[in-house]
Order: sequence, then structure tokens, then C-alpha cells
Amino acid sequence: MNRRDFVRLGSSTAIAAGAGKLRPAFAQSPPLRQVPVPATHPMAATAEPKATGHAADFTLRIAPMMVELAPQVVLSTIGYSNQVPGPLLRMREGQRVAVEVVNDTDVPEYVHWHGLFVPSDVDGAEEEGTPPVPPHGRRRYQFVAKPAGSRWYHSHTEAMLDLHRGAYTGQFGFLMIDSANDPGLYDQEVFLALREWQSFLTTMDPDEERPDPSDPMPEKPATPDPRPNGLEISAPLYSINDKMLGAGEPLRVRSGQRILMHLLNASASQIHRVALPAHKFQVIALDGNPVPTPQLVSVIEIAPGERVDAIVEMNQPGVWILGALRNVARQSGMGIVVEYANQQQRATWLPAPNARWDYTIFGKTAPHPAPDQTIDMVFEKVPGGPHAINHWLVNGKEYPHEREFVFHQGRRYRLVFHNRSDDSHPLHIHRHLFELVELNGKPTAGVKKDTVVVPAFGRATVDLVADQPGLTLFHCHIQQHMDFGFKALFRYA
Ligand SMILES: [Cu+2]
Repeated sequence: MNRRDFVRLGSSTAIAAGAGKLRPAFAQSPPLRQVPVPATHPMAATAEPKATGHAADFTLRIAPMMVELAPQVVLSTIGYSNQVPGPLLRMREGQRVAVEVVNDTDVPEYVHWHGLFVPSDVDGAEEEGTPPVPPHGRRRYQFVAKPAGSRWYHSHTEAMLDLHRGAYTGQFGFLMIDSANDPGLYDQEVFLALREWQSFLTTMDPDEERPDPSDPMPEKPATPDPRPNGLEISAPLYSINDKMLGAGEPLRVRSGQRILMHLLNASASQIHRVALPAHKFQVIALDGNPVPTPQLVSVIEIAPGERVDAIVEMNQPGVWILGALRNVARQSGMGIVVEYANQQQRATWLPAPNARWDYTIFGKTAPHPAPDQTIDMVFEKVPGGPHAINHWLVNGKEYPHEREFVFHQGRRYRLVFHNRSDDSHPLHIHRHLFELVELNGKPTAGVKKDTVVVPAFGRATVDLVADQPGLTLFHCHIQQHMDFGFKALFRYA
């Protein structure tokens, strides 16, 4: 298969259609908690038996659907309950929750509960031993909702070269676990998922954030890799939620309001930087976990898998574009109009200051308890390997590894991530949180995350306590990197 064939594979389902025909279907999206599931689903007999006679708290139906990104841009994809993002799943911390997932497709699916402390067989990862939701079958996921904060759910199915599976589809949604202690110091709450669509393979580097030569690169080898780069994922279309910039309803605000924005990067591959001209974001939580030192920033950088919660004070009346800094991404849809009451002018975009994103400014100064064990993890790229796709090594091997990464329950581990590649990678650990200890030599404390970007040739150190027994998947959250070797399984002894 040559490169042109790959590109064709990625753009075969774009359909241009009149908007009018599709609008009613979108207006009738099912209500959040009451998606009807017929008791006599035609294929139910071939699926797993129903676990209990109790009604589920939520139902998700995985099925093909159309997404109208703009009046002349309609895509076919696979989604949850005919919505992109899927229905908001909102629950109380500590609540026992049952989610019934009905799979109306021909392939097994996995729904992963990203950022939750759930057992391996519920977590939604094949590698951890979670059973699939069978094709034309159903499966009930039951768990206790914890910890509080902005979580999300998404397909964890392997895609490999099929750019219409897993994270390349519309199978993602917000999952909020409300704490009893939320002070609620805001007037409006909005959910904004950043997405790219119609992924294709290319040797052009899609990285939004080119490594800054002045960045410390502690893992940079003395001699550069002479091998030509292989194919990476790029995309021609972008949206926030299911709409390209200007195609959806604006975010309507009033002067003096405080807007709580829940940002999620639900992309399969791209790190994004966004800004709202004339406004600042007060970042209060990263990956759903409150930060020790909330800070005002002009630009938010967010990688696949990450969440940023920020409060924006509306004090610059006008009509603005909240959008990607990168012109091509914003002009291809990555943005939403923010409209103050009684303002009708054209939406304004202004170039954002070139501020670096730095997790450590949200941390505090505090000593970290000494770890019981330090585990070094080295990540390397094999450029242009088989199929001209880059392959990825963890400690010299592609997944799987043989009993190489073992946790003992109750022990404290320090993981040192050595990124010996020229790409940034959002590294995600399932079922656990880690605390940032150091990023490229800068110490910090108190920043708890489940996904951390290790910059090109950079190094990050995180601590975690092994307190969630069971198989635990670790991987790069860029779908293609994960599928082509960039993952590892931690076992409990
Ligand atoms: Cu990666």
C-alpha cells in the first residue's frame, strides 16, 4: 500500500449534504438519562445475559451516525446515543452507577472510564482483561464513582490502520463526578471538547507545538537519528463539540458572569493550544483534580486525554472567538464564538501572546516522600518501520512486555519518563493518579494528573502509590502511537 492509498483510506466518508434534512434529527437528541432501550432488542438474545433486573442509571448506544459539523459538512462516524459528544454522564462522588452499553455495530467495543478508580474488569481496556461489549450485544458496566472531578469516557478499541475505529470515531463524552464540597462559584458551566475529524496519514508533522530550541532537552541524543520519519496522523477538519467554528450556536454570556469551562481534548492525535482574546483563564483543575495554585493564563495547552477546568470572567463586552492559536486549525473549525448580550458585531480573533504552557506553575513547593522504588521508562521511535508507520519502543520493546513492570500494593513508586523522540507524548496511566515531581528539571508538587505530556526529548518524573490492585494499562494517548507499540501493562505482585 503506498502513501496515496493511506490518504484515501482516511477521507473516504466525507459527505456533503444539505443541512435542512439533518437538523431535525439533531434537535431530537434523546434526554440524558432516559435513552430508551427496547427490552426486546433484536440481537439481545445473542449477547451476554442481563446482569440484574434493575434499570441502569445511564444507557449508551454505540451506533453509526451522522455528524453535521457545518451546514455543508456532514460526516459519518460511530457515536454514543446519536450524539457527539455522547450524553453527559453526571454522578455524585461515591454513587454506585450502572451504565448499560448497547453495541449496534459489527465489531467488539470497549468503553473506558478515563480518570476513574475502577477495577480492571470494568475499566474498558482489553489489555487489562475487561470483556468487550460484543457486536450487536450489550454489557453493563457497574462501578462506584470516584474520584470527584472532570472525567470522561471513550472507546478504547484498537484501530491500527483503520482510521474509522477507536479514538478516530465520535465515541467520547464527558463524565462529571460531583463532589459534595463544590463551592459552585460560577454563573454558567460549559463543556467544550476539542476534536479533529477525517484523520489521514502523512509524513508532515502535525504537531501543533514545535519544540522550542531553547527548551531544555535532557533526553536529546548526541547524534540525531538519520532515518526518515514515517507516517503520522493529521486531519483536515476540526470542531469544538460537534460544530466547526461559526456553525453552531455561540456561547452566550453576560458582562460580569463567571463561566466555568470544562475543556477536554478528545482528539486521536493532536495537542491543541487555545485562547480567548482579551480574556484570561483561571485554571483551577488539571485532569479534573484541583491544583494547589490556580493561575491566570492567556493560553491553554491541552493534549489528547487531558482536561483543563478554568473560570473565565466576562469583562470585555464584544463578540470573540475562543479558538486554536494555530491558524489552519482555527480556520478549519477549531473554535467557538463567545457572544456577550446585546453585541452583534463580527467575531474577533486576535493573535495570542506566545506563552509557554508549564504545569509546574500550578503546583506548590513541598518535599515528596521518598519512593520505595524508582522505575525508569525510556520511549523511543522507530521511524518509518513496517508499513511506513512509526513504531514505538518502551524500554527497547514494543508492547507486550513480560512481567517487566510490577507494583507491590501499598508501595510508593517514582516513574521517570525519558522521551528520546522528537515528538511530544501525552502519557496516560489507567485507574490511578500520579503527582508531578519534576518536568525537564523543574520541580513541583501537588499537581495530580492521569495524563502528562512529556515534551520532545524531554523528561518527566511522577510519583504514585500503588493502591488500585489489578492490571493497569499505561500508554501514549495518541491512538496511533498506542496501537504501534507505545504501551505497557503494570501488574500487581
Ligand atoms: Cu505518543
